[in-house]
Amino acid sequence: MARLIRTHAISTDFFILIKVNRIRPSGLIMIISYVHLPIHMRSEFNLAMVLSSYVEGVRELACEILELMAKGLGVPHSFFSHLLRCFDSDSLLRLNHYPPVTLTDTSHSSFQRGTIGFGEHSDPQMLTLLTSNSVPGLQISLGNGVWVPVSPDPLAFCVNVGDVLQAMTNGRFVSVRHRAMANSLPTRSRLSMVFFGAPPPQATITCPSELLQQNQPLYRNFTWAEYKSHTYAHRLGEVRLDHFKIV
Ligand SMILES: O=C(O)CCC(=O)C(=O)O
Repeated sequence: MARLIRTHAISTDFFILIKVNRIRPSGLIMIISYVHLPIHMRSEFNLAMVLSSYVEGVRELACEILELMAKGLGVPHSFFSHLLRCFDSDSLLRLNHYPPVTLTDTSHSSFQRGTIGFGEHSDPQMLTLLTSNSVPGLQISLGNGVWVPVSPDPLAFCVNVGDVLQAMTNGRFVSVRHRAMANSLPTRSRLSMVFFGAPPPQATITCPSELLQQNQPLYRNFTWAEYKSHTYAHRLGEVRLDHFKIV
């Protein structure tokens, strides 16, 4: 997980909430639950334009990071990034809204008690760029039940490796298990905005030969469509990549 300072993160000082679902003609599906935009933009903003330009910027950043990873691994420059640049890349933007919850609820499940807002999982895609407002909640797992909070910073991205990148790097980069705790601040909502960089549905997920010279492949080849349907057929918390392991 890395953190990068960017100046074009959307300000969350004052915001309005809008619920939108939008599918772009390019095939990029953007599922938007809530969008928060500065009040001063209310009269003039064009939601589609704002979101499109945000997605373009964040996708370019994801591609640059993937290219640096490719360089570090000694594989062709655009081996990973070309999948996000394809016109039918299945990348996704998700906005999560965590309203304040009180911790006095006596119900049994941790969701109902208000301790967990988004359960433990790894992202199925290649690379995730997450930003949030200044309310805490995100935690990453170090294993053995140890969770590390990520300090909220609206001007930073938290960058997570996803399952597909783990498969494509033959396990050299490991997907990050994380969760979001419910928001226990009494008056402020937590909002996170998450870009998931994904390949096109029919792209074959395979490891470059450079990474297999001294190592056996850990995973069999699969398509992103196959991995996605496997993901949605299983529970969020499962280690879904294990199904594709070569035993
Ligand atoms: O809201 C967060 O900080 C985490 C969200 C998340 O993990 C997700 O949307 O997959």
